[in-house]
Amino acid sequence: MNPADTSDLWWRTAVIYCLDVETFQDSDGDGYGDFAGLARRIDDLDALGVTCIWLMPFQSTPDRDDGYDISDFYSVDPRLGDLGRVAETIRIAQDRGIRVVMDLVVNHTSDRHPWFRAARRSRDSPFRDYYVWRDRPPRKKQKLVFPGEETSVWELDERTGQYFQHSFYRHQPDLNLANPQVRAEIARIVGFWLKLGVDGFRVDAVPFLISGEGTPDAQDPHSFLRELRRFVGRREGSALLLGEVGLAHEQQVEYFGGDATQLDLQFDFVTAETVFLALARRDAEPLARALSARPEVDVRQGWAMFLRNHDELSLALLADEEREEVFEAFAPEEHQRVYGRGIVRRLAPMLGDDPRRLRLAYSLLFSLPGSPMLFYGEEIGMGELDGDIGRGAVRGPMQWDAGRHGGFTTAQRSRLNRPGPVEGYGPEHVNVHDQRRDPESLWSFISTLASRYRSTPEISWGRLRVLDGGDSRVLVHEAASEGSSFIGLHNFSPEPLTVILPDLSDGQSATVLIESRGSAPQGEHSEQRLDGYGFRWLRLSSSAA
Ligand code: TEU
Repeated sequence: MNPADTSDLWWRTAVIYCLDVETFQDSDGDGYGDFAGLARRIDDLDALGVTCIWLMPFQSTPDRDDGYDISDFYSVDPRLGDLGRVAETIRIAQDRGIRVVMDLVVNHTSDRHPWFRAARRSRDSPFRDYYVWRDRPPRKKQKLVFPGEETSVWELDERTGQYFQHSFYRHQPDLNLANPQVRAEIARIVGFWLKLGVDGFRVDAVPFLISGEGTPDAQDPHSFLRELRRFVGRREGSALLLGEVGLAHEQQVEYFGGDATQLDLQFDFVTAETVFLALARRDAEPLARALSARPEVDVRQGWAMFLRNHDELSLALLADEEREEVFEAFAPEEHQRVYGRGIVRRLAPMLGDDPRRLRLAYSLLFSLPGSPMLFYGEEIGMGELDGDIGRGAVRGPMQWDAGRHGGFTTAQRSRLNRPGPVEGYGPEHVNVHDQRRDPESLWSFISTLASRYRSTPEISWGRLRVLDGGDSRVLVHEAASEGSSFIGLHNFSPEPLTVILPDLSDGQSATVLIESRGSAPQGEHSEQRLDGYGFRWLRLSSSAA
């Protein structure tokens, strides 16, 4: 199948933008972002070059895990709006060619969900088997996601004298996907939101969905994902399943499934983590190694590339000593490190020592084969909140202008019980309004990257190859298509370096698509000189073409 036959695979060339309605734009001055506010900001996202919005959870919730603890799947948190506002916002986005996907959080519910409230009232409740109960915890210890905050994945429910499983917090009881009634409920939830107009789902915590004691089918745990894919395809053929599968590449292959039968896109956690190791070392070698080993997938599927997201920057897939290197480089303070595996900082302050490195990182993000994902605020280099508040540090309110609260809300300060951004990253320094009017700003640079990415199909469809340019400090990668190929050059060192493009034949010409500011004009194409932290995108095509 060639790309021409895959025009409906919109996710393979998407620019994805993750946002939390609650922290994006407040329209009524109550201190919470809402859908009416988001609707006003769709044109800003359109101008940036976003083609797909990922909405973090917005349903009714006790909000003890930032909405990932849902108490009514068919509702909207009243602080954020209502179903009418959701439908209106989706429509406004789709009018601009922007698709909207939402979090599908069905590994668990909130313990306030009516299903769990009924289940825990009696062992004979019709909802008892919606969850996973045991008389005593199994001997086999399950890994803790939140060490230091939880001590087990089993919690005793005093009233009925049994333990229930919770892969995450104890207030998030796991659903029992081995129960066909639960799988039918999930189908109804998916069907409802597709009918309301969403273009797909970011599927939360996928490996947890099909493991543990509530596995859909112990003999064939991936059967649930195949069933989900078939159901979504029947209801809405072009709907996306974007999976959060925080595992090694070779394990992620199972979650794509043979013949594209499971997830369409998966976040590339391995590459994200090795980018930070390469940045820490100022040497591309670990990244080159990881990319060279990344498995090819069906043309209908792909990788969602990212640098930061709404969680901690997880370093769980690195070796212990590699993780320590990244901690040393980017999380010098104890409160910046969480769960022994991650960093709760945003990218700009982590790379704040040299703005060239920040641009190198985003050039890399948009040049690696896959669909780039931005976490809201990255486009302006927003900083984390200043305080020991865990993952909440990276989830501060969007900074729209230099005014009070960055134009996020008109609420009085007292309503915003959260610390401000770290030194130097407040709205007076970092905001959309000013940067959209500055052609040299990070916002303008990322907007250019998004445009170049969308006009360089080789990146999305080409075959990835890491080339040896003669200096491991520079990543030289190729995405080759029929008749033309994309070459990305990224210098992880602060020193100017020269690399040789090994495969450039006489009959080929190189066109510069984008390069770091102040780059010296290039001489002989096969010899490429890069400034410190410099980058360059090239298109190679046969002179005939
Ligand atoms: O996280 C699921 C997951 O796999 C976690 O290990 C995640 O990678 C991170 O380490 C949690 O800090 C998802 C969401 O991304 C997370 O925000 C939720 O807290 C979690 O599920 C439970 O819904």
